[in-house]
Amino acid sequence: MKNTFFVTTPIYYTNGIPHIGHAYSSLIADSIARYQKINWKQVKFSTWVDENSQKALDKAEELGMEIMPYLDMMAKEHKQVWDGLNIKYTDFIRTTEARHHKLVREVLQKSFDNGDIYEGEYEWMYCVGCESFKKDEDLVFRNKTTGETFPISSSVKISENIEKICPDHLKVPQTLKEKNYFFRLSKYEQKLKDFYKKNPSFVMPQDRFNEVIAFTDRWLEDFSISRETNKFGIKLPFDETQVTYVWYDALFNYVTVCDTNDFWKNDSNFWPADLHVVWKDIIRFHAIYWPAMLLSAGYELPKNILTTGYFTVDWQKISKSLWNAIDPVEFSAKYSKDLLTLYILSSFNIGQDWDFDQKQAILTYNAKLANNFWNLLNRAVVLTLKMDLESWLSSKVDKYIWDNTKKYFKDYDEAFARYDLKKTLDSTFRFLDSVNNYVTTKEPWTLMKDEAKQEEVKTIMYTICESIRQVSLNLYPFFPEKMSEVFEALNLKWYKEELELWKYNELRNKKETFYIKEKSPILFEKFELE
Ligand code: ME8
Repeated sequence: MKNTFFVTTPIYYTNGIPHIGHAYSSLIADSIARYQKINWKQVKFSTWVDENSQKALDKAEELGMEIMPYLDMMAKEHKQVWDGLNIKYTDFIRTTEARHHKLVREVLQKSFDNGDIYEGEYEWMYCVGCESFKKDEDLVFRNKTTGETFPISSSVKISENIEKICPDHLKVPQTLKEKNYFFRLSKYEQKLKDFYKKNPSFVMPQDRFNEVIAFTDRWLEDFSISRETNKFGIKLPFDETQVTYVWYDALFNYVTVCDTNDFWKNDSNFWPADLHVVWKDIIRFHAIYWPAMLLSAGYELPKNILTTGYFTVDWQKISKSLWNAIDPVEFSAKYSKDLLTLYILSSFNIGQDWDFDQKQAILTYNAKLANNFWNLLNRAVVLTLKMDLESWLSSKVDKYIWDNTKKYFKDYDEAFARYDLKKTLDSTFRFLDSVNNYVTTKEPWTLMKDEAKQEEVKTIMYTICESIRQVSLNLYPFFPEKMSEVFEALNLKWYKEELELWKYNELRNKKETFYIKEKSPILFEKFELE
């Protein structure tokens, strides 16, 4: 079995700094990468910046900067965000890198040579903000005087006062007519359909996959892959007057990072990617264009694509101009990274659209980590110390909790295998609830006073400590720093190192003994609502 795991984030544009929406994709990829790593996989986790874009050029111009110093500055700022969130990527790639240019030109030449790229001319509407061509159905009408907008399907009377605009950028698209090169997507229709059939969970969640399939059933149009007017980007090897436009340049990053010549890294083993994490806006490109482009260039296809929904803030699209773009590093510094991770990964099913609600984020953290988890851990430590159980605490797990544990492991493992992070966390907090109930019912603090009940108390305390140990192992991929502190509180300091040495399964199946010697500092402080 392939013992590698390759996960990617989208390549983020560098005309701005990543906000909470970008952090969402990166945190998903990071948790999955960490889980695979402790589960015996050699992991490659790549994140990147999409630099060869008109947006970046416009932004540099706006700031009066040359393009390269601007891109250097932005790449550094992107890196700072991911480092600030302790996103443990293994590769950070910039699309202006020479190795990427080389690879893209090679694959373009291959597809040109086999007849999949051809020359044509089209007149299309193009929205600079979206970096994409628009059809009428992608636009809305706007009354120039009142600013009112109407769906394109409405019966509004067309006059000089009515214009068609992009609903996201509220701008009239440019009309372009130029020589372009096109990719022969239509040729791959049947191959794509066969591939989807053989890989029924290629795109997750399922409803997104259904949309992709429905789209391929309707029609597959060849798409433009180059621009005559753009000057910044990768030149086509067979026509140097043109540069590649978006998809060849952006998507083949995923292959570039596997194409280093570093013998020791053995990077080529990582392709095909196991998982691309992207939002629904670019799912069509990833699930339709991308496999076709790979087939044309003779590459294997990625295993899965995980599609996220939209995050809004106060139900508004996240945007710098609306001042609602939450900086994930600042947010984490104010509250905690655990609060951010817990809220966005445990509250929302991947794939659905959600509103980011700070109040809800605090309530979720207070309930799940500050109350549910910390109360249990604190009780375990305080009671163990009180009972003078400083000697090795070793016993057996109470049968009731043992049965719950087995169910919990099953739910957790199955959910992680489907990248259903909400379910993995739900199953964990459900299990913690059951342990908390168990403690409240058993009242070990009362039983402790009875000499005859000492063995029973030992079993209860062992059960609590063992449950916390299991939960912390399972929460490690989500909260690596905090769980390392939990291991310390349980006097299991060496766990972090062992996990990083792929010993998760060994630790999970180990019969541990607990030797708690001191009270732990508060690990999960409650936050007040503002
Ligand atoms: O699209 N909600 O770059 P980009 C959820 N360069 N996710 C969000 C989000 C939000 N409000 N805002 C951003 C591009 N994201 C291209 C991609 S890939 C080969 C090329 C996340 O800077 C989401 O994962 O606009 C989305 O795919 C990515 O950021 C888009 O970042």
